[in-house]
Amino acid sequence: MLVESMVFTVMKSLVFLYSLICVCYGREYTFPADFQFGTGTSAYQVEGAWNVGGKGESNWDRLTHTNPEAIADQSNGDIACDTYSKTKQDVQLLKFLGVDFYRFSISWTRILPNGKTDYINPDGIRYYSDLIDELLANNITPMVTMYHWDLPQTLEEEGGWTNLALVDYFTEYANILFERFGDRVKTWITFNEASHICHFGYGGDLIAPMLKDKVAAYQCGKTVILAHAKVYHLYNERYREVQKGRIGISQHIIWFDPMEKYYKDVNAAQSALEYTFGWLVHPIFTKKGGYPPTMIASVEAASKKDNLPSSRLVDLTTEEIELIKGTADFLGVNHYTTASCSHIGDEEIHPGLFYYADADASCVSDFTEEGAASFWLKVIPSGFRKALNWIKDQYNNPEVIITENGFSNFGHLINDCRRIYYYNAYLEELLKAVHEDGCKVTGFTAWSFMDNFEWRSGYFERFGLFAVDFEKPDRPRTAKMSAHIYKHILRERKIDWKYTPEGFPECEWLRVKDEL
Ligand code: GBH
Repeated sequence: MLVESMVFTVMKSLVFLYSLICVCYGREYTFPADFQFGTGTSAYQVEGAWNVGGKGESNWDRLTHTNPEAIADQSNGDIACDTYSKTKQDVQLLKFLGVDFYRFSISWTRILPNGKTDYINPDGIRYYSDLIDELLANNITPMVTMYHWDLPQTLEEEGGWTNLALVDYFTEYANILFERFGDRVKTWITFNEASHICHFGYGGDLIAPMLKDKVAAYQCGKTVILAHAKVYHLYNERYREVQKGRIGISQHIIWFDPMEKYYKDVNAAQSALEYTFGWLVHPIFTKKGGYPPTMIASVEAASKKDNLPSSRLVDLTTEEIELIKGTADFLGVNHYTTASCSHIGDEEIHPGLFYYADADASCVSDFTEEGAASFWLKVIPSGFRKALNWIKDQYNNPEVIITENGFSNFGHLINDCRRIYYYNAYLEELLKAVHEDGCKVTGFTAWSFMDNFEWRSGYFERFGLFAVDFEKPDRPRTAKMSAHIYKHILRERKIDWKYTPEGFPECEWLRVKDEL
């Protein structure tokens, strides 16, 4: 009797302890009933058919063709995954995953070959129209990005995003998208990673046009944010009432921790966040609007150091601030990794992995942490929750859709255990942010649907849930292990830590039946 009750008590406490662990670690949280899951791609990275069906030349076509050395494996997106000719088959793969939505981008030059509205390409319209129809017929909601880095080359030659004339060109392009697709597309994203386009395309050399000119980067920011605002107003004035959709913008956030816990590094980390993320979010999502005061001050200080008569960052006018404020129905957030920042200081220069002279911040990834194929991508899940909380606090808890999150591997790999661990751990942080912190995150996009052209890294770094065999002309797709686990998470609506790599480095622990 006594022994029996003792055993019972021990067992009961064990169960209690287990549930306590679950609650503490968030392992029992489920995704809210209306939480939406998806996966995503962008046009240049997957479509191929670069000059097929009347498509015009983009700045990425030009860059990869004239300067192949800029790409790690001298490759390009001429064929890529050839999604252009595989609409039906790819939608079946999405259906297999069980996603609620598919995020893809539209190639501007497929719709308007020379960037302007004097000629609308019927084949381009037909391609996206068919894709949208095929998705809807399979119960998958299209989430459409209007601009994911592939600018018409004709417009690049007019100065690209440094030229304010692009505000109108972009608005006219968006108008055609609303007109032709708005009856079926209800979630629009104007720009993918607005500030990255400018920092890395015009200020740096990571994406086309690789200009490396800080002044140009800030001019770009102004054009992009005004173009976004104008498109939002156009939708309100002409389409919203009938089409009843919503418009957002996507931004990339690396979470920045202070290197040392003293005020200069704390300030450096905050400054880096404002500089990389806040720059084009603050104008839309704060009551006051305009660029973040921290950024205005840090660029001004850096400009002074460089003996410039005035700041490189030209402020927005009062009218512009008003025009931009409040122009989004949700905030798209791309998140992959975390780094630590220290201030640069007067004498010492430590160019870190992420070096922002104009933000007085030098930030590096923690190289002791587990990494992806992409050298900048370290697995630090806790930073995800911190980033979501920072966004909640800075911008009065806006609706957030995670428009990208994912992990890269090298080469053709099917047993991608580390990607599974990455998704489990990052999604767990997301659940904590939602359930414990009250962050309004309503959707999640696994990046990417399939292996694709990873910009300057070519085909070396692969983010797909599906592997693509780029050696074969018909680019066959194979579900990686992570595709099965993602499907499982979507169905169960919770994370399944049964699939954990501990002690199973070769993935023998995964025996999920291929249901295709
Ligand atoms: C996303 O950007 C893109 O939207 C997507 O197209 C892409 O496939 C995905 O990332 C995966 O990379 O050289 O040290 O400055 C993420 C933003 C910007 C993150 C460039 C990495 C390079 C680090 N990326 N950054 S560094």
